[in-house]
Amino acid sequence: MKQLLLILSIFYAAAAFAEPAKNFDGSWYDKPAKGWEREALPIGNGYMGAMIFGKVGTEVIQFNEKTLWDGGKGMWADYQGGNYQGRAKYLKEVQSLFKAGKDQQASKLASKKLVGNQRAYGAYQNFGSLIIKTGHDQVTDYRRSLDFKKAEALVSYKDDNVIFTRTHFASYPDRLLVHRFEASQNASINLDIDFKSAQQLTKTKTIAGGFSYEGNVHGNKMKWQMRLIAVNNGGSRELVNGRIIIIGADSVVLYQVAATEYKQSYPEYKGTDYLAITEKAITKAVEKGYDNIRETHRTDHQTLYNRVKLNITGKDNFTTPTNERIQNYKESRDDRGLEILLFNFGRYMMIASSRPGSLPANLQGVWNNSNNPQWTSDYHANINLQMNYWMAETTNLAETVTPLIEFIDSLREPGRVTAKEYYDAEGWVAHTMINTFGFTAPGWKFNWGYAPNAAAWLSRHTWEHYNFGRDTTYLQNTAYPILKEAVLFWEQYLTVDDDGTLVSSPSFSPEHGPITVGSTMDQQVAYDILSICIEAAEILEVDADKVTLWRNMRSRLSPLKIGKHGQLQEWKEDLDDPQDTHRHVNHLYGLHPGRQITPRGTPELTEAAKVSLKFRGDSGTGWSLAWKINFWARLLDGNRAHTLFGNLLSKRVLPNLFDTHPPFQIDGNFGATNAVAEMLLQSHTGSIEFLPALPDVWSEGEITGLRARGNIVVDLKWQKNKLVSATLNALDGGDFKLIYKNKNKLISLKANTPKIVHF
Ligand code: FUC
Repeated sequence: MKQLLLILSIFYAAAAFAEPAKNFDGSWYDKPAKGWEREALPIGNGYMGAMIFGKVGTEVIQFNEKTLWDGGKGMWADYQGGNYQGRAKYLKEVQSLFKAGKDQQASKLASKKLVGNQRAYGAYQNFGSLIIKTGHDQVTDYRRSLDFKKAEALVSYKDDNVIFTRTHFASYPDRLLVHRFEASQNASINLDIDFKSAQQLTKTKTIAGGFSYEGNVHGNKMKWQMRLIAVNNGGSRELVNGRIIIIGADSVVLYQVAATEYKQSYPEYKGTDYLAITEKAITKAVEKGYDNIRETHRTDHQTLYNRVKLNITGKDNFTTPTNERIQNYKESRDDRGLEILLFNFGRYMMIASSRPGSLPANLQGVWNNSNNPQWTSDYHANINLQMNYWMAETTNLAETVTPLIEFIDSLREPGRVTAKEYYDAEGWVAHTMINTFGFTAPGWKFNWGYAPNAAAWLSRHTWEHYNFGRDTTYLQNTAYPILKEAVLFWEQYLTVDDDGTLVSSPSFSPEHGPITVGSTMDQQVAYDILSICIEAAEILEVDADKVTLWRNMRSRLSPLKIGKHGQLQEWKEDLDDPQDTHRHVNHLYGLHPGRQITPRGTPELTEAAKVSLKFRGDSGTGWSLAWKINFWARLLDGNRAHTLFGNLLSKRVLPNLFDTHPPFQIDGNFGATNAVAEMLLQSHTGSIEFLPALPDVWSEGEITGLRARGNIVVDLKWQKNKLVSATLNALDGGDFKLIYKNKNKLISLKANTPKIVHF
């Protein structure tokens, strides 16, 4: 037995320090993380996230639970989702002033009155950190990594000829964070594990193997609990004042779970039996054991992650630490492997931060180390939350959209109140900022907070979920009611302009320019939600009267206009400034994510969109760049898309691959991942288009498992910049129109019967 252990530990040592293998799919570093934002590595299971620093002497594992928020009724009993009462009368007045040509007065009144109440908006919170002293100091052969495929963070080093290894993962099926400590020599692990709460800690109780910690959030008193236990092999374990002390163990596993009383239910937003959740998870952990938990975790993660695989022939500097690779890329722009890594990192983080049972991924996914994070780390819906989820359908991770759909659904009730109070309208509405307590009012400053198109824009995700998956029962029971109520708001919000067209009033193009009527963004969202509702109702064969109404409204919308510079006008008036490089490019909504502007369907508008996009430039904040890459992909310009992708990777990606606005904002990661998918496959026009925006430098490659609308999975192979083959697997069968370059093909596919197609 001893001999076997020795052989195993030698093998172990070799494995721990080997160069990363060519097929290692992840990031790696030869030094511990110094800072949280730039260097620590994220793990997560949708409910919880943790950032692993990989420090030697005192390890820090900062963690979160996604429902841990300050704000809401717990903070202020009269909190009403940000709504002030009776603001609709001002809206009517603003509309009349615009009609009377008194734009300045209208704008002034809108800025003053069409705003929400900031009080008790709250913020996403930090839960706290595990602080783990190891007794190590000077070590050699240091390595830490994040394996995207196994969804594990690893840390290893050598101290006095003993190799120490740590494995961290977050299991979704077992709802646990798991931290394992191993050594190549028995009896060498000593740990002093402490919990440093970022909130009020009211009770620390001993439980078998560790502690339960209870407390509440400083501001709103939201209750939470965390359980942490250690299972040690060999050595001793002592529980002292909330600390777990391990001496002389062969190996140790920590199981950690946290939950809160938050419940996604209006208006109280509480009532979850959080104590039962943590107790169950810990009891099960002990019964099940590390190996089984790890196995279940791996299977769960890989079921999703392995669906897509991208290969691009070319340089792959995988033997260089990821931080240095990014530096090198800035100079050379030549590391196809790093580009693939960024694409994969988005998929990894989506699986880690958005799983059914919890809230959707917020501005930072699930990772946040502050009680006062930038933009409250909330749900911004004038681009950010939507951008998070584009990739979920295209890269075949439809399951991860469930939290978003449930969240949107949960906004209907508070959104109805806002529609009434601010617009005297039926239906539901939401604006730029949304918290977890049904804040649907406009933000507290008009010039970023007023965006009533957010609800319709969010609702389009419920439609896309149908469009990709084609589950008619879901369309009927879940998506259509949300959509129909979102469009109901527009039925009443749109007004007739002097020229007889329908416009939104007041209207604001995010987050700059004049307050006006009928800004392009609003008109496009209106067009989109009407089109979606028409299509959905026709599929379900319901609401024929409404379909007639919606068609009529759509035809009366103030049309998109091409301005004096040849640009797509951002406003109804021709006001665009070619020097304007504002990060928001929402007036191209119709190009992406919408489908009102397409190169084949509307060539003139497409050219105008291109002019506008060129004005805005090739740089920007993380998400702004990510959106622009998507636009260039939709404009079928692979080289320009790739240039901007390179700009993002060079300028807006931190050493741990987090996208930065700055600061860290996850939308840019997810948006970039979607952009890569859209460069290789598009299906928004009703046809499936192969390699629509393939950059020259991606001359040879392969991707498997992308998903197109119509519940169809697509694999593509290309060489010398030309498609070699496409393999199509239509899960429900059906007829599809295929496009490659200027060629079309019609094809009938049997359900679940892959077919190879050549052009
Ligand atoms: C929008 C953007 C900001 C930032 C914030 C979270 O309001 O204008 O740049 O991304 O969301």
